Amino acid sequence: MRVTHASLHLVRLPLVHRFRTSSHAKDHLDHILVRLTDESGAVGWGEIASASDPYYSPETADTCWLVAQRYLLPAVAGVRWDDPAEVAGLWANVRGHQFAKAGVDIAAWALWSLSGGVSLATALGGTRATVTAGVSLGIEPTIGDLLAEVTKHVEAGYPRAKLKIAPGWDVEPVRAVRAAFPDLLLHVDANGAYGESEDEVRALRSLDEHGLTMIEQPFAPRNLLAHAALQRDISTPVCLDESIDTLDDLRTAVVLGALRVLNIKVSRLGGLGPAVAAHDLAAEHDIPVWCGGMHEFGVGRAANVALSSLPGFTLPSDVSASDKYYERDVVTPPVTAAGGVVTVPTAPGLGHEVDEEFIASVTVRSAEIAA
Ligand code: OSB
Ligand code: MG
Repeated sequence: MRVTHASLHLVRLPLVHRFRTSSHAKDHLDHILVRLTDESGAVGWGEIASASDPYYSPETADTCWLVAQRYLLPAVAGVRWDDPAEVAGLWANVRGHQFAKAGVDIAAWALWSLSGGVSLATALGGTRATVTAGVSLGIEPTIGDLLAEVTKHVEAGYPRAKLKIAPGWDVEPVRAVRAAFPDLLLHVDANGAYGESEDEVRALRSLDEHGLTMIEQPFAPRNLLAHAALQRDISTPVCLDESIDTLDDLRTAVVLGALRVLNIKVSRLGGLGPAVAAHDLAAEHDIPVWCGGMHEFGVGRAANVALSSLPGFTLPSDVSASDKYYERDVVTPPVTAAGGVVTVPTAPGLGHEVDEEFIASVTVRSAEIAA
């Protein structure tokens, strides 16, 4: 297989509901779609799901654009490869820039599985016909607003809710949601907002009594020692997200006892190949995993669904339906969840048609790279 043509498309979609985390709020997202064509004319799509600002990861949509255009696509264009796992090797000399790499990697997997006549899930080693979805709920103006959001999604059938927390917005919202929904699978995600002051650590420790499935990324990404210390003190599993960019990070965190659950994000790990490898490594250490999201448009969302069909994904993933975030998605049909369950497509490739006409109408910028 040989990529003969590639293009990048910066696409803007409005969010149906404002999303606030410990660091910032957003009303629309700009993601970069990657389109690869091979010598037969087959097309594979990927998604660079980087935020526009460097608050979750050091990458931004602009850095991804630069790195994909100047380094990643030229490394791939015109080179013969037989397996998408080889594609990451073509840019092995590029350090970091995981989100940019992930978008090109997804496109290579989509192209390869489509051409081979197998679903992306099967190509990755997936075994489940359906995957269980959870919703990620942002910080709301009031507890009443948060309860309304949880209620809406529980009524739609989602069996798990994750609440964004930050110092000052933690014990109270958790207590209120737990009181209203005693049996809901519930967890919290701090996106690294906590420091190691006595007050902040006390707040985290007091979350231990609310039957949470996990506490996700309480401390800063590189502070594995603080996560290990908290995990020694509480019985709720600590989950790592931002701390784990590579398999080496995961090996180190396991040795330190810094996690009992892993959030696997295709974007953060640099693609589907590394995401599968992280799944395999976690399984060797009996660490349950789930698939995290970056508010993906339909292309990245379909990749997340395919990945979540692997056997180690035993916890609900952030693969909610497209309509949680977008009125109209870039794929047809959009990703849907019935009773909180997403059916894994069996058609070759991504299993969704990419709506090029709609994409053209919401594209902010595009660029072409020929082999
Ligand atoms: O930490 O999981 C996170 C969105 C943007 C940045 C970081 C995170 C998130 C989410 C969204 O929680 C989950 C989703 O895509 O549904
Ligand atoms: Mg997270």
